[in-house]
Amino acid sequence: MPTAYLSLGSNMGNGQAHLRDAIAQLGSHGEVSAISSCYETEPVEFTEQDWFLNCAVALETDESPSQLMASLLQIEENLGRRRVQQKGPRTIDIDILLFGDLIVNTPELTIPHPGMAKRRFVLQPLAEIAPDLRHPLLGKTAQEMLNSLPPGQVVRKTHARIFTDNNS
Ligand code: PH2
Ligand code: MG
Ligand code: MG
Repeated sequence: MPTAYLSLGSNMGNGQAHLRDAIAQLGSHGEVSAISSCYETEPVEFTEQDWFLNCAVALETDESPSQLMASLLQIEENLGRRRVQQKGPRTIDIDILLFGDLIVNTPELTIPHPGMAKRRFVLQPLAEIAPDLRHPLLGKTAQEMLNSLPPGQVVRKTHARIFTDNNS
């Protein structure tokens, strides 16, 4: 089964609960095989908003990339996401970073995620669970991408543990 790597983020309400509930619901779409620590992260791109909690998850799934995308949108809606402002505050955002070695370019979906190599809030959690995972277009591993980021973008590991049926 292919492994999808996902980035999860929340900056509205109880972020830790939203990450935990999203991961629990991911369990209906495959097997959650790794969960990173929870990180407190400075907002990037749209900076006038609260800090985020971010984590990364590995999901072994039978769903196709577009089926998985639809599943993630459904989970976001279940957890109360309302699309008010692009890149603005959200209860939960779940993005597909990588899906095995697949490259997908459709109007609805781009894999690998086009922003991932520039985002410390993505790469630090990802490198924690899969340091040797290789980006199929850039040829660099998660750890190498993280190491080559310019300084900036504060990302701090929190003590929060995400307990789910998968890792408790
Ligand atoms: N998501 C964004 C834009 N900016 N910043 C942080 N720190 N974490 C995010 O998850 C995030 C962001 C758009 O999806
Ligand atoms: Mg996003
Ligand atoms: Mg998204």
